[in-house]
Amino acid sequence: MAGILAMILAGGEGSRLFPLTQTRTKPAVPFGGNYRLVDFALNNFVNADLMKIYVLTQFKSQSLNIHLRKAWRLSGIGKANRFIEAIPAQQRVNKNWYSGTADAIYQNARFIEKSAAEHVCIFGSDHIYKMDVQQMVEHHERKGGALTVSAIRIVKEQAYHFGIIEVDDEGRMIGFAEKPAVEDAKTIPGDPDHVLASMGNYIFESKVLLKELYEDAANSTSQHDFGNDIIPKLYPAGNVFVYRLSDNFIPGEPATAYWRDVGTLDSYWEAHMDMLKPEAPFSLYNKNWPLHTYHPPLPPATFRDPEGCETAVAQSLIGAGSYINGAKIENSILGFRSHVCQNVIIKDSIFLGNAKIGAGSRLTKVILDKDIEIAPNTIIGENLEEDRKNFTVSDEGVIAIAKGSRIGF
Ligand code: ADQ
Ligand code: ADP
Repeated sequence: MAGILAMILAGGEGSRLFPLTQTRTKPAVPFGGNYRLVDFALNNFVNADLMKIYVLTQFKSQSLNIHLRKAWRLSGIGKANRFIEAIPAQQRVNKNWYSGTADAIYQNARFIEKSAAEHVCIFGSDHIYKMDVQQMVEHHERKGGALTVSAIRIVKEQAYHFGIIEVDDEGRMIGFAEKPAVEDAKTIPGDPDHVLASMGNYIFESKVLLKELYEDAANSTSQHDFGNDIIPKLYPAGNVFVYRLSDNFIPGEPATAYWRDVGTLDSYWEAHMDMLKPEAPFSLYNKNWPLHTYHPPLPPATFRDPEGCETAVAQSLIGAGSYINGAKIENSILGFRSHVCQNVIIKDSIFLGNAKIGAGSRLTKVILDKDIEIAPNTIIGENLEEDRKNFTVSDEGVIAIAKGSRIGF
């Protein structure tokens, strides 16, 4: 596998995740108590032993850079020429920010040229899933095409968010529409309620990629985007193939592949709730697929029963360094250093870390970004009209509170 280079697109602004993206790029948004969104893509490469990885950053990348440095710095021991390196957008060849995903790669084409890699993996970094990328590389090599795109079956109603693919019996792409209207989306033959969606992950033969990028850069009508420009131009020649996530096998994983876009507050919240289900479709426990990340040096979570008020925690994940002192926590994920005082009730909520909740407060369906302090006896999530005046509230009633807020003081 000497000839594989990975370029992870990690520049997304993530405006629909606001306020979680107020201070950081989307791939740096914390997820699942311990992780950042970018960790899932990186684990897909590292666990597949593909270790030449550039991470392309852009918007508000400080928090991402620090995370990459703390969590993903390779020691240099072992095989030569392994790296996980952030490339800041300041390295760009002209004065503009990246205009689209293809432009982000074009502006860093010299890293591909320098590597002499035979194939280049271009992956997004804002989805929750597990994929042994090596298996996709093998599929790409077996098919011998110019490009392989990974895909997953999704419900038709979601088609307008994704690139929608048609394939022939040999897995060759024979149709592609970037974010079509639902009524125009081509459904899977014999399966009228579902479509095949691009996961935004591409493996290119390097020579084809470079040629396409240079041509695209010279095209003033292009949006310089893989989904809008490069794929529609390439597939009619007949050598673009599709790799189904359902064909990827990781020992110990559920039979149905899990893949979630967490681009909105609602989908971000729902993906967390998925992890709390008794038969979690996305498990954090599979020893065959360790989820590497940065762990701060913190003690285990502590649970206390002070005089007259018992702690009760059900269906929840509680981060290291947390101190739960006589509170009820249900169906929630509390990140590191969550300090919860007496008689607090927390339900269906997500804390990204370092929250302090004053005694007697009740929080329902709330996302607390980091470093938030809530005064005693504060109630959030029981009167959405009221909450809308103070916080961001999603269509489905998820309440999100910005990093560093002090509420009720
Ligand atoms: P989108 O969801 O629109 O569609 P896009 O915004 O292009 O995805 O982002 C793709 C990845 O690139 C993300 O990881 C994002 O963080 C990153 N990114 C975005 N803009 C960037 C930039 N300027 N510089 C660096 N990184 C950037 C794409 C495809 C669809 C496919 C979906 C799957 O176009 O066909 O279905 O992804 O989610
Ligand atoms: P996040 O909320 O995404 O975790 P943090 O505030 O924790 O962001 O920042 C991540 C890392 O970046 C931390 O280690 C923090 O010390 C560091 N950091 C944040 N802002 C700056 C800054 N302006 N300059 C230097 N380091 C910073």
